[in-house]
Amino acid sequence: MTAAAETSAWRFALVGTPNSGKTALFNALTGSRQKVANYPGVTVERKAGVFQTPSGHRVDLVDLPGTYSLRGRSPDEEITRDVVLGKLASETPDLLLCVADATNLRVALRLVIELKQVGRPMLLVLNMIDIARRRGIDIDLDKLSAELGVPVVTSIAVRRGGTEDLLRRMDEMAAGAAGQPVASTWKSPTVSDLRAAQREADRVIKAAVGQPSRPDTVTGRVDAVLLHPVAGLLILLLLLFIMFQAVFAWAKPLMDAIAGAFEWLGVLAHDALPEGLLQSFIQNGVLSGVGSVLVFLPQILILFLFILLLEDLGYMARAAFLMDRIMGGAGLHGRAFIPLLSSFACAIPGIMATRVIDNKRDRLTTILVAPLMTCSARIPVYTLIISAFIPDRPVLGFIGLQGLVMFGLYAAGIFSALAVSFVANRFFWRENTTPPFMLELPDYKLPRVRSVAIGLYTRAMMFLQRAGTTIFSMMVLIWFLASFPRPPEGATEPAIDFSLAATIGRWIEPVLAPVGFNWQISVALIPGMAAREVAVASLGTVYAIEGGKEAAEQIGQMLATKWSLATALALLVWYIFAPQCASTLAVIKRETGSWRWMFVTFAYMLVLAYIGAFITYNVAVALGAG
Ligand SMILES: Nc1nc2c(ncn2[C@@H]2O[C@H](COP(=O)(O)OP(=O)(O)OP(=O)(O)O)[C@@H](O)[C@H]2O)c(=O)[nH]1
Ligand SMILES: [Mg+2]
Repeated sequence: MTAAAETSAWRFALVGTPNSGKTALFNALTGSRQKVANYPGVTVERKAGVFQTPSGHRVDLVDLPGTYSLRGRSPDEEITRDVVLGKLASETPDLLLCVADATNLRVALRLVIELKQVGRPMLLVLNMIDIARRRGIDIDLDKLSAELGVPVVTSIAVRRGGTEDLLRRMDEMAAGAAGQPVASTWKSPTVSDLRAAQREADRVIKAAVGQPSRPDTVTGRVDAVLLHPVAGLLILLLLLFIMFQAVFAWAKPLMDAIAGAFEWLGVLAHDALPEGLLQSFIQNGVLSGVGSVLVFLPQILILFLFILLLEDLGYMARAAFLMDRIMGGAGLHGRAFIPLLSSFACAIPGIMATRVIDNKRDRLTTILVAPLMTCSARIPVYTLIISAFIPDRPVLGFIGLQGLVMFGLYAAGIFSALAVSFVANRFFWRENTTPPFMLELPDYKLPRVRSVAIGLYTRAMMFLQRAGTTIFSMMVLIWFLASFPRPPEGATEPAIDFSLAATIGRWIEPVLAPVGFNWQISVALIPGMAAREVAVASLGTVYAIEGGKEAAEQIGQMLATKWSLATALALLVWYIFAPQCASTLAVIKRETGSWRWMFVTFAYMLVLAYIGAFITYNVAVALGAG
């Protein structure tokens, strides 16, 4: 592309109500893979992408968080407002693509009318027109366009070719639109402005939209069961339960296969390389270390398969609704549900997702407890210890004990998040005005194979990338610490006893001895700050070096011979609470804009971890598990 074309690129922005398909459109136009899901509040930051119109013009497209109005009440809505109003001077859009859910025009058109006040060129995109047509909603496009005074096109963001009309229309419109100033008369709408806009929207709908004679009742009937205060909660619990059983049962053969492959590679490296440092590095550092983490990919993907399916189906917003009473009792805002749920993947997107919460206090509480939710980086630690110490036998004849313990660990995370927020609200904030919870329940949609596949692929790549970068470099470090300095000639003690790792581990050990941790665990916790699963990899390496000849043995079997059950249980409990990840702390600092809350989180989690592990260890020892 020439420099001239570069400078004259058009800037378009996707705005619209939450869950109307903006990100799906963004992905379709730019070929990106941003997260799309069937609940409001998925996108919480600006995302930029590039594409070409049919006439070959370059467009810089920005995807924005969904919003019902330009009032900017929560941090995500402020982002949208600022971009639309051109407050970020270099990013003032030339054209607003206002994305409306064609099945839900009442709220969508109110926003359109509000956006018109801004005075920027605008194209109304009636997305999800496939669903609207199926339901028999009859929209007269010409009439709608005339009544609103805004050009209108339809689109189906998730279907190949579903954006053709939109692309063609962009070319026609954008040529004249570039570089127009924002109307200087814009002022923030008041509540009565919004009411007036709603009246106007209703008038337009009456004039241009024919509602179906027989309205859709499936959603209503399904929701009567799924949102039932008792039956609904039981179903939610059952779903979670099945999920954890599956994480263990289905993943087993795949995990065994991966573990077997790494073991085989280890033997291969052992035989192919001469005895010495290189052999030790490849076998103990790279293969034992990185391999011990990669084994967990199947479990992580199975967990995400469930989450992605439920998200696409439209169930997650219902789960939020069901949990609202329980969460409200603990002082958590209903809108905290999705951020906390996202934290099952990783606390970082979870903390980002709190941007949808408008009340500062509620948002802060959610940020503080999000790291207690069991993130996927804990899965390797949990699984490793569970498989090594908890017998694989059925309970009540059909429930796997290992899956049950995993479920218990997740439940402990959730319960402690509720407890911490209860305490914060009761004793620190002293505020018990839980605002009413409003969340639009999306229509149920059949999960799309393609979008679930992309979601899984994205997850897998993130995990592999972590394994290849953070985890790998930590492994090199640990291998180095565990291998140097070399023992003096003729030493009788194991070589590792002379290493830096042992020195550091023994230095920390006294602090952690009361909770049952030996020096190997103590030293593994430090690189674990970079990423939780590194602790597993570190243990793999340290014990592999220590074990010498038995190094090919799987790390789980090795632990079973080295730790007491009490130590294993204490480490599990430690991992429920411990602030074991530096990136999460950094995001807390960024999102709260203060060091203070970062330190508060670090301190309270560390205290909980220590007390929890201490109690567990000592109770277990007293019960004879030492
Ligand atoms: N059938 C159908 N589904 C669609 C269409 N566009 C989007 N979807 C689905 O609608 C849901 C919401 O899509 P998103 O792109 O995440 O919506 P969004 O507007 O970005 O939502 P927020 O980021 O929360 O504001 C997803 O489940 C999509 O798969 C469409 O044209 N037809
Ligand atoms: Mg989005």
